[in-house]
Amino acid sequence: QSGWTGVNERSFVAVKPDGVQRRLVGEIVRRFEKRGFKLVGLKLVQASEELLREHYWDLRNKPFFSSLIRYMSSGPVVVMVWQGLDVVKTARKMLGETNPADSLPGTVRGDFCVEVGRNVIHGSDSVASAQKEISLWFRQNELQLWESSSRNWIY
Ligand code: RTP
Repeated sequence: QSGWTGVNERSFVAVKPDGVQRRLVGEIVRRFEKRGFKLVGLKLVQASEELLREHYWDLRNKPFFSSLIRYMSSGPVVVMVWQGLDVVKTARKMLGETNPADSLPGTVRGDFCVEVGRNVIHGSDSVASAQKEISLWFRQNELQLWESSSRNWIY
């Protein structure tokens, strides 16, 4: 996965179980497409607790860890890989703050939720985490490399 920087940078984005249950998948995909990013992977998954514990390993000592794992395994999640210039940083802006109460209108969390424990979406917080998360959730052959004709304008 290394070497994905610049226009080929990739981020891992997941619609959490509340987002899937609330039919927000299309709206979220739409926002990333319209921003100009390229979809290179997408699937609906019922995540195992083991996978989620690994995904949230850095938070293992937080008091909310077990409720986070329960929430994230309460239904399927839609996991995606988006590619494009500065996608990691831009995706975080599009998501809003971890706590929806701090998220500006216009962001996913600022538009669609109110509670930190039900905050609809995940996005990688760095290029290094994106690489780890993509390899944790996707097999290499589930990611598509495809070219569009107007590469100078959309990523
Ligand atoms: P995410 O990983 O889901 O994109 O969220 P994040 O980077 O914005 O926030 P992080 O601190 O990594 O927390 C991961 C997820 O844990 C839940 N959380 N609950 N009850 C609480 O105080 C609390 N704090 C965090 C949220 O679902 C958060 O997105």
